[in-house]
Amino acid sequence: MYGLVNKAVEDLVKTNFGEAIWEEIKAKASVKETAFSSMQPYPDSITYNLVGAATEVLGLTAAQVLETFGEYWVLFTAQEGYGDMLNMAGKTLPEFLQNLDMLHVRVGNLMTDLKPPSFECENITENSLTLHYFSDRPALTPMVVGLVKGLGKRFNTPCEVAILESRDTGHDHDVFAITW
Ligand code: 1MF
Repeated sequence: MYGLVNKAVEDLVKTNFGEAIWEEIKAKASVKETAFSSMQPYPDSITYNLVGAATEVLGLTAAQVLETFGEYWVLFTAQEGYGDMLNMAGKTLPEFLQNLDMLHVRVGNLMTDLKPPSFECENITENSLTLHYFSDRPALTPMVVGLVKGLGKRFNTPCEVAILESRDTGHDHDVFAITW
């Protein structure tokens, strides 16, 4: 994944727990890099190892770490210079969710090593929709819960996210019920 993702993990940990805890997590994850570069692709194993080490050091479950990260990602990318890009993807929660693939096409045009997930919306009503999440990457279901909640905060649209189907339970992709 692009270094931007690892930088977001670093920023989240440092902001909430401080420099020393970040160094501890990096050491436990056997990460040698002193700093991540946003535009450089890194092996996914680095990100997964950081998440794993964070669960041990912070005493949280993987689901808690991933959901917190997902929520933070929306804030972090807005701060890091991707605010215009996020603005272009929509002015409301349902509009943004429907434009996620387009957003990733935009990013992928610049960053050719991007391996974007894919999202589909269906059953769209005034206050709910069903979100389908397709990814080559395993075990990130709770991150998507956090991403959607982070978008809910971005658009002042508090929402609930329920997992209807997941790859953990043998389905070929994850399905979420979102209500606001
Ligand atoms: O393959 C990748 O490196 C990759 C990195 C980030 C693929 C996707 C993403 C974004 N995605 C992270 C979880 C991926 C889970 C998976 O692969 O199954 C979050 C997608 C998302 C979902 C809901 C709401 C918002 C979301 O993200 C918005 C977004 C998406 C991509 C970027 C920023 C915000 C982005 C921007 C610049 C990037 C990489 C990703 O890299 C650059 C590009 C130019 C200069 C510097 C860095």
